[in-house]
Amino acid sequence: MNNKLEKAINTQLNFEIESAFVYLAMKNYLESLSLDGFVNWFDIQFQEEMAHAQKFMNYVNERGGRVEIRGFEDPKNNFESVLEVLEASLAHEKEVTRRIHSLMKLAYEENDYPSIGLLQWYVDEQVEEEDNFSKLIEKVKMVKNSGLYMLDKELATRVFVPINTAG
Ligand code: OFO
Repeated sequence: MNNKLEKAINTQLNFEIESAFVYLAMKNYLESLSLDGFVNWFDIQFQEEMAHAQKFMNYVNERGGRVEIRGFEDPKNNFESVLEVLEASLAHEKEVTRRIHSLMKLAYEENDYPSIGLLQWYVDEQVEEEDNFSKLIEKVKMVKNSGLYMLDKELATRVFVPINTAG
């Protein structure tokens, strides 16, 4: 596969794994508050990020490239509030979106049509990711402490929907 794309997708798939660990740390902070619904929601977020990484890995392998797994810095483990967790999540997703868009730009520059096809899935996914966190932030701001319990119940119903990771 195209060398530049192979390198850039490797960077991104490692960032997806890093994202998974960002959410895993948040999930465990929420465990410390005994907010079971938020814990469930963030556990699914963790699983989704690993699936995003897997989809990229499958694609690189399918195209005869080489996947390289790298390390990363410790994620943030301590927060002041649920709202801080959600605001950090939205900021993180905006950074992911920025990176996906620059990958897409590279794919166009290199006329790498299969990568453009793959990346469109991630472009669409990021719209949903940012929307999920934006809405959650608004809901948390709306509800007072008494309402947090109700929202927690709602979040507990989220289920993981496997994506097609075939690349
Ligand atoms: Fe992989 O989309 Fe969130 O980070």
